[in-house]
Amino acid sequence: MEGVFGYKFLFALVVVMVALIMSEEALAAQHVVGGSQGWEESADFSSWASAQKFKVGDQLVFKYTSGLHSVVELGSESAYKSCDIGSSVDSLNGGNNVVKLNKAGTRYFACGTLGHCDQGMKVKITTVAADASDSPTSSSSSSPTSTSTAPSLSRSFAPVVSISLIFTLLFLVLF
Ligand SMILES: [Cu+2]
Repeated sequence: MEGVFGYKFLFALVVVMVALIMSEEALAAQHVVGGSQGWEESADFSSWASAQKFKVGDQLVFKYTSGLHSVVELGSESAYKSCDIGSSVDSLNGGNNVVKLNKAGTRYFACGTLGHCDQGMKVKITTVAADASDSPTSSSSSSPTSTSTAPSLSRSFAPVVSISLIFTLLFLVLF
């Protein structure tokens, strides 16, 4: 009997972990720039970026050989097009950088190593609102109270659903 319980408990644990991972994924995603190739010259960043959907709250992960490359954020489309590294708004190095996409809009990244940007080591990231109904900018506010409570309610909704789902599954499996 103890063995059966142990098996069931293990199964429940797996279910809980999978549910947690799935709910985390639904809330925010991590995008490894360049996919499996990472932030390296060989990767095709424009086709990689066009296949991704960047939402507010998501993260960009730059993985590269430290010392060989770096990450430079550029402030404008023109600086991005001309690879004007000198006009950078932010500079990162070390081989593993996480950049949070905290608002909707377009951001420009390039490699700071001489010549790399001109060789195509740059990427343009366009971030969209996480959810159309969740976006405070898309909905016109009629009353100030509704706008302040609406985003926090919808944001807490997803974890509540996943937690209740976890407990339901746990209950079904154990009893
Ligand atoms: Cu580089």
